[in-house]
Amino acid sequence: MKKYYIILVIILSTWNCYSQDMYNLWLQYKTITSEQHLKAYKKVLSNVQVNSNSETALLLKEELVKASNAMLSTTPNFTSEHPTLLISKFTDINVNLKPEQTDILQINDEGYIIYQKSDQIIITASTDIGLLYGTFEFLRKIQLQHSLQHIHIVNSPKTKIRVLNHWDNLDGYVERGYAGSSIWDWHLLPGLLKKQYYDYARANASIGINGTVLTNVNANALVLTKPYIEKIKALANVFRPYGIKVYVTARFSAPIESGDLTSADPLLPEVQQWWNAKAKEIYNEIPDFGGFLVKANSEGQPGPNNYGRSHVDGANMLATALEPYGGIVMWRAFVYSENNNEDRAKQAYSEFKPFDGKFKSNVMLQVKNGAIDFQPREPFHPLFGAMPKTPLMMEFQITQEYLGFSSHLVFLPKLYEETLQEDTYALGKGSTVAKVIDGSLHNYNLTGMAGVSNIGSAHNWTGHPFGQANWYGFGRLAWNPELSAETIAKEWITMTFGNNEEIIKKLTPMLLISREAVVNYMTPIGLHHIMGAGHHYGPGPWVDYLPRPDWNSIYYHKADSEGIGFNRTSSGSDALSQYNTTIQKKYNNPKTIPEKYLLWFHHLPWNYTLTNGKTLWEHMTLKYEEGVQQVSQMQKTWSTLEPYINSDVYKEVTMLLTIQYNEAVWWRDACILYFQQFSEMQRPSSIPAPKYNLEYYKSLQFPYAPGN
Ligand code: GCW
Repeated sequence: MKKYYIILVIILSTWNCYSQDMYNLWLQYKTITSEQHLKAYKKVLSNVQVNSNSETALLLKEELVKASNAMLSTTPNFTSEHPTLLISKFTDINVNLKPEQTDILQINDEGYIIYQKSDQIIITASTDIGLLYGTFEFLRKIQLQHSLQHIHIVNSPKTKIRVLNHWDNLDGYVERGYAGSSIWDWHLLPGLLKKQYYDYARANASIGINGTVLTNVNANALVLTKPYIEKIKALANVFRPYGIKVYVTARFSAPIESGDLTSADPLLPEVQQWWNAKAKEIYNEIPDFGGFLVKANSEGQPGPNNYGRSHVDGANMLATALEPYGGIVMWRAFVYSENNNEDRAKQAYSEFKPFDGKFKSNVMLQVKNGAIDFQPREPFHPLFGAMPKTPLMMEFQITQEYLGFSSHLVFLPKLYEETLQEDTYALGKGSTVAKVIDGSLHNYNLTGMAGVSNIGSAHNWTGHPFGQANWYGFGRLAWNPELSAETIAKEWITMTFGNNEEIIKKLTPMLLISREAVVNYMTPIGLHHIMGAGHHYGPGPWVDYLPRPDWNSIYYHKADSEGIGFNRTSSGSDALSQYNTTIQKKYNNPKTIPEKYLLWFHHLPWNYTLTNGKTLWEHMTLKYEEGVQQVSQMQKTWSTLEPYINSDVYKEVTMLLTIQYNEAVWWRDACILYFQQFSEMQRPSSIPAPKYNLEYYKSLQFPYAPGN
């Protein structure tokens, strides 16, 4: 008997690896291969009582059926007779089965408790959405093959607003999108409700994402017109049972573009009234509409500054319109002006810091993780920790605009974790960015995290199959900014490829190193924004011809015959002064600053000696080479996994890794050749000679690079 069972397990696990449709994301629900676990899970899922008939409850029942069919080859029996699994709000639980009061007090509206009482497992919450989240957590435990014995989980999201930002245009084009066109078919909405909309909502709910901004921050006023409100409403109806609210981007000049007014001055009463009426119109159709995301006076977008008004005037005007309905404004801090000579890295802080405490209570300031723009590595944005009276929301980019598009395998939770764990020192040691974001540092009334989506119409949603890990990781960190990248990597690998030790053991370090690899082969030791002009594809350290100084690479690396790097200390732009003094002291000295930020804050001679004894030139060039080697190692690791991975996925990733490797070499060679003109120093002998000369690399053109 035992022997047959073992054979069955081998067949199943082989089948597990081969049945892999990446459309299903991390909800692959692979067959449970451990006999012991299988038995236990089957028992728990045999009789299930769900004490609710809401749409959300129906969804969670469906999910349980889908998961048990796939993982356990059984279908739960929904019954109130001797349930083995009880799913119920606490108000509906029998007194002697109720959870501890101390546990109840710990969770919020979206939280849940999973526990065992005698031979029953109970998933409880104060809302149906809490129950849905609890169910997904319970199923995750099964996917990860954790024991359910004495299970006791008390879990709530640490932030309130957990949203994807789609930079999707109404014509279907996705700005900085590398996974096909937009998933929203605006033309056929509201009539056609694609299956993807439901699957999108389900995937988001499974990781706790509770909102989506449907449209590009480079906004189109059309989305606020009646026909589009109908379309948004249709999506909102699909998403609602999954706990997801819809938001749109509000173009500041919409009152003019609508043809109704000739000005969008936020202090004009008729402008306020226009927005009040617009909010009313939207909420009449979509009572739980989330609110607006706004990019104002940035990169050509209109805003209050056009009328001599401030960001506070603009944000508060919109907030006033949304307030009666509980809507919020997410106002972006990504501003830098073409008429301002101040270091671009300083401008958002200079602009917004004086406004601390001046925004209405339903405004959040949405701040990118770093002060420039989603680079492979940036120090945390100096606004974090500097706005104790204004709720700050984190904006991460999930789409890989500056990180190799969707052909490079880069596990971004490592980047997110790094930023979140940085110490702002705002209220002394331990004042991490995570604590700013979850509101615990400054007692924010609103908290949140936004991720610029990497989702498109590609069958696997994200273009690169491993791009899914970044969507997954974003959601998990928005729920709990303290989660480690390693935990997330292991979860995602297991849920995607199955609980196979070999895969987990090999892929985990590969994911974890992938982010450092891209930093090394693109922008080591603090270099930044040296990508190709406009599309940001490939190396372009020579870019010096764009109309704005701060759009050019030479603005950022400042390489000359003396050396390289941006002096942001007091003898330079003094951007460092925007950070806490503890950081200033450490970063001011090139000997004590973390090496990873060296050239972000210092301009140093090519022959400057680093603490490791190498010259700056030698170290920088070797870092480029290290990045290439790391990709080569990733290729080797991947090749050992062939027996365990579905062959289509295996082949696709193999080819993508080859592209990544070739592009890493391209980055290394182009950058070294370019910088060598200034350093006039030899390329270390351990680095292979470049295939082409600098002129060749400079001549490469990519007029159809995606996302631009
Ligand atoms: O990263 C830059 C991008 C723009 C983007 C802008 C922003 C949506 O290159 O494409 O515009 O940031 O964040 O607003």
